[in-house]
Amino acid sequence: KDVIPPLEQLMVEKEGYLQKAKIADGGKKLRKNWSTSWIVLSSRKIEFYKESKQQALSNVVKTGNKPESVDLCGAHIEWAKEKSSRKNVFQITTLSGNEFLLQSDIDFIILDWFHAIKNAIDRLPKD
Ligand code: I3S
Repeated sequence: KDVIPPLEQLMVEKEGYLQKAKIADGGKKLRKNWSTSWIVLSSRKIEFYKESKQQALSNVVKTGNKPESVDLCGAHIEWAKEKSSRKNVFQITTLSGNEFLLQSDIDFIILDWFHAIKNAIDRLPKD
C-alpha cells in the first residue's frame, strides 16, 4: 500500500554543483569519467542531475526523465585520496555496490558536502 512519506524525508538538505565520477555499478567497475553534476541531498537519498539545475527541472517536467538517485541507507562515505590525482575527493559506496567519487577544488565546499552526507547517512538505519 502507498505510504505518504514524512515531509522531513522530502526536504532538500543541500544542493549544488560538484564534479562526479561513477566508478562502479552493482559492484562492477566502470571507466572513470568526470563530469559536472547538480547534486541534491535529502535525508535519505542523493540525486545526481547531468545538467544544470534549470535544465534538470525543465527536463523532469518536459520528458519525465529522472535523475540518478542514490539510496543512502547503509551507504558508506570516505575520503579517497588514492582514487584520483585530483584534490578533495571522497567516495560514496551504496549497499547495492554503486561507487561514486565526488570532488571540488574548493576546500570548504567539499568539506561541507562530506559532513552533510555523512550526517545524513549516520541518521539512517543501516539496512
Ligand atoms: O584513475 P585513472 O584511471 O587514472 O583516472 C583517470 C582516467 O579516468 C581518465 O580518463 P581515461 O580513462 O579516458 O584516460 C580521466 O580523464 C582522468 O580524469 C582520470 O584521473 P583523475 O586523476 O582525474 O581522477
